[in-house]
Amino acid sequence: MLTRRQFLRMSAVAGAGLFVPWGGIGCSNVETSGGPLDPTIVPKYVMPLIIPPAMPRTGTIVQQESEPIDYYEIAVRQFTQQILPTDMPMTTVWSYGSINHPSTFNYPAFTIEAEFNRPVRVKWVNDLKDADGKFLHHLLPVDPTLHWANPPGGTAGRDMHPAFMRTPGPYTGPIPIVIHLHGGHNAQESDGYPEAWYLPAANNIPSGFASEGTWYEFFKTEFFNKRGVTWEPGTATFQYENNQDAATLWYHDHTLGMTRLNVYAGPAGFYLLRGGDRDLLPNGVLPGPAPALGDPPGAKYYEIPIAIQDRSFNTNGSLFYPDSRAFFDGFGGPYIPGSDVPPIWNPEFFGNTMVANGRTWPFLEVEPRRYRFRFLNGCNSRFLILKLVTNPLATRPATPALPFWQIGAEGGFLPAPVMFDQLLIAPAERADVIVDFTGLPVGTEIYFINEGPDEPFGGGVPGVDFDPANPDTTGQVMLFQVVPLTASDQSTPPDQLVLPSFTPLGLATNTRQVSLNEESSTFPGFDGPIEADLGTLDGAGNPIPMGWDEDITENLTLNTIEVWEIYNFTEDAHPIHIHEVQFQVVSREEVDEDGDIRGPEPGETGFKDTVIAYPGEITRVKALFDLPGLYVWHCHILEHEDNEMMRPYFIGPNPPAL
Ligand SMILES: [Cu+2]
Repeated sequence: MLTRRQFLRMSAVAGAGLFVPWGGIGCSNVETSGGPLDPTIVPKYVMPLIIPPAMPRTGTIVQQESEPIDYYEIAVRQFTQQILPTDMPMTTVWSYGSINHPSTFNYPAFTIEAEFNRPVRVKWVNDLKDADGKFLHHLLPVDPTLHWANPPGGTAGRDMHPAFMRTPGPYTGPIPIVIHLHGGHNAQESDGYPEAWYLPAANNIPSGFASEGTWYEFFKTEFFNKRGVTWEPGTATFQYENNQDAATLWYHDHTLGMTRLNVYAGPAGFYLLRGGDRDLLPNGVLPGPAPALGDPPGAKYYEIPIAIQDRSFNTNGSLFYPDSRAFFDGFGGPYIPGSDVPPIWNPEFFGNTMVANGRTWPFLEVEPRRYRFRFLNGCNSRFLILKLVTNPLATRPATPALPFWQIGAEGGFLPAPVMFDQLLIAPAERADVIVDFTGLPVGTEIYFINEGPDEPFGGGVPGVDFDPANPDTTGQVMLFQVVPLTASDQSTPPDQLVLPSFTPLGLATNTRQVSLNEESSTFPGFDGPIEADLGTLDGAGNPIPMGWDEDITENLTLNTIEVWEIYNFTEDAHPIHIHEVQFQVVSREEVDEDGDIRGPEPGETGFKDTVIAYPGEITRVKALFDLPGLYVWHCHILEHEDNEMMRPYFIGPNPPAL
């Protein structure tokens, strides 16, 4: 299904006489998939929302003179799950689970419950193998022409942009993975650097393939030197110190040039950090509990994490993801040689079906009381504008029926609760929210809808600056059905809630300018996007776009507070994520105008790790960079991140040559 913008692009291409029917460049799963599934035939609100239980631990490591370590052994595996309603086919997905508890494999993954200052250590196992120990193929079409992990390149050609003489088909070899705890104050060896991936320890890895990324061995040695633990083949063990504010974090794959596909296939889960001063309410009580280890069956939860994702399916239930550039804008080639357009990669992807916690359009029975929801936008490209309404098909913009009270963002609590009629959440952002259903009659139906666009977001207002998402499909997310109250609500009304005291960062000692850029094709008659770049600025304020493997330009002094001025020279908004830190949003200002400087939006007044950089604007964020080493910053539109919109940065002296 084409969005308006895609249609316009396709028309333009066709009008230029360049539209070449898709000829196919290799294996495609279209023949066996039954073709794309029409989302309007998927019944809505027939399956309950799954509330991910707490991830069981493998054990506890007792240390002398310091806190014990919660230890997990978590694998990525392939399995089938009922994502579409039960009378429709099941879907093959990947996700995480505890290898000591085989029933815990679920998409999205079970929630890791972590405690302030008590480390979590995870042995992350790449178990993308079959029962015979042979590697599994990717579920989705991998474009091998990007700058990506590239295991077939061997140790000399891994993590590079491979050269092809002709257009190749999708990569069908073993799958590299590496896990990133998003928002974590992670030491470099535990951060999931995109070139620290590893293949499964399968018995048929083709000879000549690299089985680990460029940086795996370096971080493996570093982890051994620090912790005395050796990474076995097909695994990496990371440790999270949890020495940061209580927050809604999440974990997901971060492999170079494949993150869009590895995450779309399923692997992602919440990581909820609790405790410490920044989880201590001076008065009042938040809605709870959340799922905990050892809960009896049927336990009731009033704190619920909800991951919202867009997906498309084939009629056989399999996940659909485009296998050609032609899906995006009709450009059917030439690819290699002949043009600079990647043959399979799409500049953005918008699914036509909404999934919450691994089910399409689920419902949740709620009592007439307050709930705490931790929303995650887990979409690849889609910005969400969420609203609570009584009529899901109401003309957009719809009239809100209930407000959201936002109490936290990515890095923890806001200074004070903020009431919103609608909630804008960019990919990878989180919103910690109270919704008050108190007083609603039993049987009331509150629909959770989305008025963000079915196309790239550039800021602005639904219905004025862009068409809201299709009210029949991606314009709906889930349903809250009011059922009888089972016990009185002891939580504090959000307008009376005092949140933990907030201490802003001090003055910055350095300010740096960075840029966001889009590269267009130079193929005659076609100027579609072929990659997005980060970069710096020259003395005259012009962008200097830079690719992933250019020398490090962001080299910071350890323990300094810096302001980053993010200049967006593109036409779209990009959610920019900086690893290792939680930052404060300082201000926004138009690049070309002298004038208005806006402060942070009301929901941006706490600590964040991902910020919306609007087109044509400078977005300023401030952070304390207090861990040494090699990290990344990047756009969290996964299709952008995978095709050059990511850069390494280094904290401390002597950055490595890359
Ligand atoms: Cu981007």
